[in-house]
Order: sequence, then C-alpha cells, then structure tokens
Amino acid sequence: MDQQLIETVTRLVIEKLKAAEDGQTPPAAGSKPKQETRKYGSVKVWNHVVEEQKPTAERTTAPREAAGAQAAPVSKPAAQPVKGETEGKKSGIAKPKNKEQLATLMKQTPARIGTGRAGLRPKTDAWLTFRFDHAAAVDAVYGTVDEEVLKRMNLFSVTTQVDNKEEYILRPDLGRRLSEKSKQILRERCKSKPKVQIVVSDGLSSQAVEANAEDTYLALVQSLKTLGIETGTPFFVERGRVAVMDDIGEVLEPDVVVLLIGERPGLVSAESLSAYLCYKPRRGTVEADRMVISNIHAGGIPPVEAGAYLGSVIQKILKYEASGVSLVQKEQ
Ligand code: B12
Repeated sequence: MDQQLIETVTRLVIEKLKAAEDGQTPPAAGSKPKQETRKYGSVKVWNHVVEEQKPTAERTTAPREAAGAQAAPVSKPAAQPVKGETEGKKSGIAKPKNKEQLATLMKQTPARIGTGRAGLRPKTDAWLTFRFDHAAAVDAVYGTVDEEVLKRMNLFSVTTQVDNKEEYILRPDLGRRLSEKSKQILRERCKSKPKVQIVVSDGLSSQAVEANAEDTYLALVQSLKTLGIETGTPFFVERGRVAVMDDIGEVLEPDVVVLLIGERPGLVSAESLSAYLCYKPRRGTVEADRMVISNIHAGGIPPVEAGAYLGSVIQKILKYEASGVSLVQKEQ
C-alpha cells in the first residue's frame, strides 16, 4: 500500500474524529498540518516516512534532540482508553443468533469481536476505531520519550548501536548492543557491581514509558528499599531491546538487572510496559533465564502494584541466585 496515502487517510479520519469530539469543523481535505507532528487526544500523527537519517557518530546524553521534526510534543499524552473498559461495547451484529451469549463473550475480552460487517467489509465505526488504534500504535513505536519524564525520574540517557527508528525495527540485533560510547558513560557514571540495576528503555512503545514507567519505578525503588536491597545508578537506554541487559551486565556486573521497557503495541493498548528480569545477565545468556512481568498499564497490572510485586520477585531471584527456568528448577 502507498505509505503517503495511508498517512493522508489516517490524518483525515483523526481530524474528523477530533472535530466530532470537539464539535468543530475539521480542516479542509488535503490541508497540510502545520508541523510534522500533531496531537489528537491520545494519537499523534508521526510522519515517520521522512524520518531524518542521523549521522552514525556516537551520541551521549541527549540523543533525542537530533530527532528534529520527529521530536515528541512535550506535554504528556492523555491516557489511552482501554477497550472494553471505557467503551460501550455495543455489538455491531444486527440480528445475533444468541444475543446473551454474544454479550457474555464481548464482556470477557477487550478483543474486537461482535463488531459486525457491512457486506464483506467492517462497519465504518469498527474501521475508524481500528485506524485510530493503529495510529496510536504507530505513534508509540515511532515516538520518543518526553525529556521531562526522564528528568523527573532522574535518568540520564545512553544509546544502543541503533541510529534511527527504521533501523531499530529492521535490526533488533543492534538494539541489543550498547554503543561503545555508552559503555564508557556507564563505567564513569554508574555504581559498579550493585545488587540490582534498574534500567528503563523505550523499546517498542515510548508511550508505555511516559504513561507507566514513573509509577512502576517509584514503587519498585520503594519496595527494594523496604526489603533492604541495594540498587545501582538507574539510567535510560534509547532504542533498546530486551537483551541489551546482557551488555549492561558485562559493563556493570550487577546481580540482577530489571529492565522496564515498552511492549510492542497491540490494538488494545499502545502504552503497555513490561519488566524483564535476569540474574547476572551476561553475553550469551539464554532467553530461558529471563523473566517477564508484562501488561503493566491502566487496563492491566496497575504500575504501582507491578513495582511492589517486582521487589518480591527480585528478592527471590537473589535468594536462589537464579532467574527464569533456572529459578523454577531451584525452587522445586
Ligand atoms: C513479540 C513477542 C514474542 C516474540 C519475541 C520475538 C522478538 N524478537 O520480538 C516470540 C514470538 C518469539 C515470543 C516468544 C515467547 N513468548 Co512472547 N511475547 C511477545 C509480545 C507480543 C511482545 C513482547 C515485546 O514487545 N517485548 C519488548 C521488545 C522490545 O522486546 P525485544 O527485545 O524486541 O524481544 C524480546 C522480548 O519480546 C522477549 N520475550 C518475548 N516473549 C517473552 C516471554 C518470556 C517469558 C520472556 C522471558 C521473554 C520474552 O524475547 C525477545 C528476544 O529477547 C508479548 C506480549 C506483551 N504484552 O508484551 C508476548 C509475551 C511476552 N510472550 C509470552 C510468552 C508466554 C512467550 C513464550 C514463553 C511462548 C512459548 N510458550 O514459547 C515464548 C518465550 C520467548 C522467550 N524469549 O523466552 C507472554 C509472557 C507471559 C508471562 N507474563 O510470562 C506474553 C506476555 C504474551 C502473553 N500475553 O501471553 N514472544
């Protein structure tokens, strides 16, 4: 499909939805947005097709400025509505064979079931909602985390070997490696060999970090403090993948790494955060030794609850000196 056309249609749809919400007249069809990035409630439209190719030179602590036209708006986006929770869940099927059964099924899942059809196609409502959620997902992947959020959390930034979002998507292997400059920064700025190293990364959803990382992080820190577990110097990894924790393990040699990272957006929520944990992650760590607490967001595990729970999981990891499948085996 033509990327440009998709962008144009998405913009028009969102402008119409927003205008309907505000009771305004939408801008004329084809009129260009003033900026590359515009916000419509929970959706920002990112012109990712024209993302600036950045030089491959190493970046240090302020990599996001280079995003230029792609820079994220500074205000925190409104919380993403969680489907099935905030929506009326009206069935789109005119004459269901079993109305009660359909209503029961629809109540049990936020998935798009019972939306009905118009001939062979989805109904307009279902189609527009899909486009809206898809736009939110694109924003989550292509967006960058608001500097203010990182400042509030007192996190400095380092980068992986990825230079831009397109490369991030095409080369997961580079997202699993810290740049040489970043390794040097970590050696200079972080406590070496801490019990627990907390790391935050945008991963596949910058909005997950903006919406949920702060509460999760604060609850986690509080929980570890209460348990008397020492933590290292926290930081943010831009465009990271889960296995970047192995490089972090090599450089700082913590006992446990806990990585709060944005999950791949689905059509239910684009701001879901995961916490991946590993005991002594190092190059060559097998995936089976990692653990995950996923779906941390308003409609899933509440961030504060997740943070508190993570503390007890870490305590167990330290006790058994193992994580993932190895932990399960040692516990038996
Ligand atoms: C994409 C994905 C996968 C992909 C990962 C491939 C890839 N390179 O991206 C594939 C299909 C391989 C996969 C496999 C599995 N997955 Co999966 N996966 C997801 C998904 C949809 C998104 C994860 C994400 O965005 N991660 C963030 C990005 C930045 O990570 P990344 O570095 O690109 O990729 C790494 C992670 O995705 C990680 N990962 C993916 N799944 C899992 C599961 C576990 C238990 C662990 C420790 C790590 C892990 O492995 C990738 C390589 O390092 C989540 C759903 C969700 N809500 O999070 C489920 C999810 C995390 N997966 C899940 C499960 C159960 C599995 C499997 C155990 C399934 C199985 N029975 O084989 C395996 C385990 C894989 C592993 N690494 O150990 C569950 C975990 C439930 C839980 N709380 O323990 C989730 C939450 C889905 C669900 N709702 O059930 N998964």
